[in-house]
Amino acid sequence: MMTNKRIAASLFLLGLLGLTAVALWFVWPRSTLVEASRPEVGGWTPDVLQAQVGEPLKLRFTASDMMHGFAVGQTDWAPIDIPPGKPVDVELVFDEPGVYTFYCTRFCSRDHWRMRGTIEVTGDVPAKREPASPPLYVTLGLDIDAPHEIDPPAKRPSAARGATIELQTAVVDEETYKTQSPAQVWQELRKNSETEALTDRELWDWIAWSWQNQSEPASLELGKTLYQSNCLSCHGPKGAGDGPIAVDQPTAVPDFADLSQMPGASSALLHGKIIRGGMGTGMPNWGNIFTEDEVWALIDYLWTFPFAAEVEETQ
Ligand code: HEC
Ligand SMILES: [Cu+2]
Repeated sequence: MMTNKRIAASLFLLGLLGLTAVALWFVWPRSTLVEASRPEVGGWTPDVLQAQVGEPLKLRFTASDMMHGFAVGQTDWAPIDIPPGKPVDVELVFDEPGVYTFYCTRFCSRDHWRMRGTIEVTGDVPAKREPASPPLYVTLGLDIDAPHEIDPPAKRPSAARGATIELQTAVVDEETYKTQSPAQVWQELRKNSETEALTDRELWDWIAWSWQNQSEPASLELGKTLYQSNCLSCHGPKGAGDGPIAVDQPTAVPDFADLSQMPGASSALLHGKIIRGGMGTGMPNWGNIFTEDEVWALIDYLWTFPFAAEVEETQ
């Protein structure tokens, strides 16, 4: 039989356990519930989250209508799928303060790309990321909304044919590739005595080759992957501006293979348009989603549309 003393001691211990449980309940970091639904019916709820550097941010995602995906821009964390009706727990630890953008990675509606939110990360640690320098188009004073139509080459330039042309001093280096349009370089070189022996078409071929020559195969591969999951819905599989939701945009989606347009643009212009987006045109902004390297990978890939080595109409 239990003595009264032992009963008292057990009760005391139980009470202590209870109190500890209550205390833990209050201090233990719990998951924040985040609901995912098509942007038309709310997108992420909540869409602003807070976190501390070095402390786990625990999130529990639920999808109410269909499959969505969760990813944090400018990090290399793999995207996480959120199937409908099946909660997904995610734990994130940030090691740098800053405002991060999270976004949906599953094409869920015409407004899919609008499905974004922010995570505000605070902490006493200094940010290791480079302080944001002004984007190239700002440094160059480019008006990225101005038309850039040119007198087009008569035939589609071929990088493959261009590869066989030898020039002594003319080069397209990284700086030229980034800051000048192919048409500008063509004009410049046309005045050059070294290119006198070349036909207009040959000079274009050489430019196409020089442009393609600036992108590493790995970058092209990455650019293609990013393009297919983020850009194809509007810009189309071949960059022709005929993706499934192109018709829903307020402005026509450009044809990247259009020789009267694309070679009139510099990579700096494309870069600016990608990071800033259009002004009410339907072109989203991607500056908080992609790293610099990813944006350049996309640009490298875009240049394959006007200058692809294997295009049919090369004869
Ligand atoms: C929701 C539709 C949509 C999506 C998604 C989209 N774009 Fe666009 N994009 C447009 C429209 C519309 C335009 C034309 C209006 C403008 O330039 O602002 C455009 C214009 C552009 C231009 C400017 C071309 C020029 O000649 O001036 C670039 C570069 C571009 N998009 C790249 C991309 C990339 C890269 C992606 C994916 C990361 C992407 N776009 C995703 C709709 C879209
Ligand atoms: Cu979604």
